[in-house]
Amino acid sequence: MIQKILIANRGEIALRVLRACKELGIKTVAVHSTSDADAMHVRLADESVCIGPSPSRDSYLNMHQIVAACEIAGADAIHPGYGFLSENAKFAEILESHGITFIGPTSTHIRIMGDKIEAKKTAIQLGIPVVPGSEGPVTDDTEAKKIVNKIDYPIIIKASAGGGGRGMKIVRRAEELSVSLSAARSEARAAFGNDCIYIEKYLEKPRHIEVQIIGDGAGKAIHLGERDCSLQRRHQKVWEEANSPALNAEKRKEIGEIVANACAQLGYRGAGTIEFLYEDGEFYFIEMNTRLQVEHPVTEAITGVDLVHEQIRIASGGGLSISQDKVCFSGHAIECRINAEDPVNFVPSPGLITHFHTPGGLGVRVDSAVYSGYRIPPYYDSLIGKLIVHGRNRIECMMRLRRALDEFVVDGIKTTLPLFQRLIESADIANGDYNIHWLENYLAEKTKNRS
Ligand code: MV4
Repeated sequence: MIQKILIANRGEIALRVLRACKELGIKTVAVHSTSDADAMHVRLADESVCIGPSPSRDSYLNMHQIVAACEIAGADAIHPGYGFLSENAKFAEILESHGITFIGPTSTHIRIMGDKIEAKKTAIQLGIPVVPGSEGPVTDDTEAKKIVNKIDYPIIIKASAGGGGRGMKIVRRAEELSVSLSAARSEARAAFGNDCIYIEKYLEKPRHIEVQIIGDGAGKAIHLGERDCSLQRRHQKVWEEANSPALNAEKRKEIGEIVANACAQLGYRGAGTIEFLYEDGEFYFIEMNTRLQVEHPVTEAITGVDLVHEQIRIASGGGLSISQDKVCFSGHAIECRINAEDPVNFVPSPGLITHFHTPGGLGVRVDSAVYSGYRIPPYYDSLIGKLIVHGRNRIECMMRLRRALDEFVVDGIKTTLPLFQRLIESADIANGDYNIHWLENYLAEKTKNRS
């Protein structure tokens, strides 16, 4: 049994994990950098350890300091949250060799999914539909031409070590192929120290739909439906919802079963997300995330399943608390990511929060680790909170969201709250009629109208 968990993270996700630990009667150890000494996760944990100076690489990314903190505090397990070390196979491996439980998948599964070519090969073997393209790394122009002959332009060149939007190049004409291939290779080498690239058919207007799964690591896995995360800016999600306005119960069941069967076959352990592009009624696998995601609360809202509880249960050897036939999807949920940024140009806005008041009431959840009088340090991600709203249907959810946004007060810094107040007035958003390019186009239109 796990008796004490070290939370290798900060901010709202550290609090999220702390809450699950408290409910389960598990002791908690917070780690923090020098600039986070007065952070909420440090105050709420049973114990805390300072693991280094402000820059992440010296503290939240410092594996050896974290392992040392774990051994000093006598924690049996580490929850990595998201970001930082959550998808670092080496970290999972170090914990495995120290006999510390990593609350997440095996280092092998993290490594496979971190390599986008390996991930895609694995997806194909497991019967998951993928984007047509190369079957492995593309090493020369002749090979590239052969693939393009089959799939035709436009294509997208991706780095195997990339992911999350880094290291991609769209090619629309044969004349550009050769130059784009070498540029993609050298950019990948410079960014990731690995010049492996692969080719896919470029989908022009897909939605980003991802399926949440949990596996027990012993051959059982279930899905908890999907999230539509198409509203992004520069590969940063801004608004996520469940269910996807684009799917019906039949489509949901179809993709959910494919993904759950695949994860069962893989012997996947813990929470994971399979990302798809969805266009013209078809799903195309792009990546798998082997961690808990920022937007997990929308899935929790519509299923009632506590994903962090599940992660901890699974890591303790207790298996899944629920079987697929008991999972029911209820209503609709939307998450707005509130960043300490200018709502127009998205420039970070750290500093002192003079007043912080969160909305409440039926169907409203706020996950945040800030408070009135808290000073946001300039070193980390600008996410200061997530507003998650649930309703019996999408219309009720939107009504509640409008009301909750109205109640939300953050003074002293700039936040992206005003952006959401504009978004909910948009007819396309009201209709759920958007794809991965919608938000960037909308923001570009606004800029034009301003000048
Ligand atoms: C694509 C694509 C179109 N066609 N792959 C961007 C992030 C990475 N996870 C995959 N990405 C894309 N892959 C093919 N074959 C378009 C994108 C993409 C995108 C995907 C999801 C959400 C927002 C996006 C914004 C720009 C491009």
